[in-house]
Amino acid sequence: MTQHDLLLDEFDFENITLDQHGPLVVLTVNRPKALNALNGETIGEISQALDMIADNAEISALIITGGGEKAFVAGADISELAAVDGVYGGREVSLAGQDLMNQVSTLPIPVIAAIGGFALGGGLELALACDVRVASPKAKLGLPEVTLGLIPGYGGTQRLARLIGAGRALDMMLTARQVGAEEALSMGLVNYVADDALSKAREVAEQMIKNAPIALSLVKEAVRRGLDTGLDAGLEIEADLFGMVVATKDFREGTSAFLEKRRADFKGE
Ligand code: CO8
Repeated sequence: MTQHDLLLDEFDFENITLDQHGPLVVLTVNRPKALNALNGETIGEISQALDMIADNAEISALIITGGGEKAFVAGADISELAAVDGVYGGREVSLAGQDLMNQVSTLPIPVIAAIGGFALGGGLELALACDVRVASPKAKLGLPEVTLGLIPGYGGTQRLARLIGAGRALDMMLTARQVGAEEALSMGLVNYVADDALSKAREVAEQMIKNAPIALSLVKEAVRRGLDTGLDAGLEIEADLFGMVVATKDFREGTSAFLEKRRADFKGE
């Protein structure tokens, strides 16, 4: 299916492309001349695309990647950032970026970042909002905001510390150093390193979407909401969502298929 089939006619994206492979969509941030930096227009387009993907029951997983040879996303667009002024303006820019990252992290389908180069600043923050990250050996990940007199503002201070722990996150943010793929793997910042990050991401997505779709979305919800609470409250959330998932037809199908020694045919119901 082409981009045109997938989208409402009025969408005409300049900075991103969407490619659908059956139930899998690949969203490519495509401004290679600026190393795919996120300007306001690109953020708006990604947001529109995510809305469309969330509304499309035919789409079971999303991969986010960067166009060109060098970058996943090299951050927020510094030429636009340079024009931001004043406490109120800065806060608004941060909240708008955070909204996009929240849209990524709350998408009810698996979202995988395929990182083939620089994932810096807002680019790493975009990858952190994804569920799983695959890096190629030439990937470089970092939050260099302090070199610009900034702090990460698209969720990085929060998501990085939650993912790899406060000590490692503080080291990365205070030094502004770029971490290579193997080190990122060793600290849990990425899940896989593969020569072809995009094809590995596809393989991981295919493995995920064999599973029951409602269960996938509820796993995401349980982890995301649970991380914002203490253990007791998190266990309550898990029990509530477990209650919901056993009411699905897919649960009946999954257990029946196991007992009948056949492959489950999940309908997302
Ligand atoms: N924004 C705009 N343009 C960029 C960016 C960027 N983030 N990154 C690269 N580019 C442009 C360069 O300006 C250059 O353009 P031109 O060819 O017109 O000069 C082109 O992309 C290619 O880049 P380089 O020539 O610099 O390529 P190199 O291979 O020499 O270097 C680097 C690659 C190391 C990635 C280098 O480009 C670099 O350091 N880029 C900036 C990385 C960075 O600091 N990112 C963080 C940005 S801040 C951020 O993301 C904050 C998010 C939260 C904001 C909250 C606001 C309140």
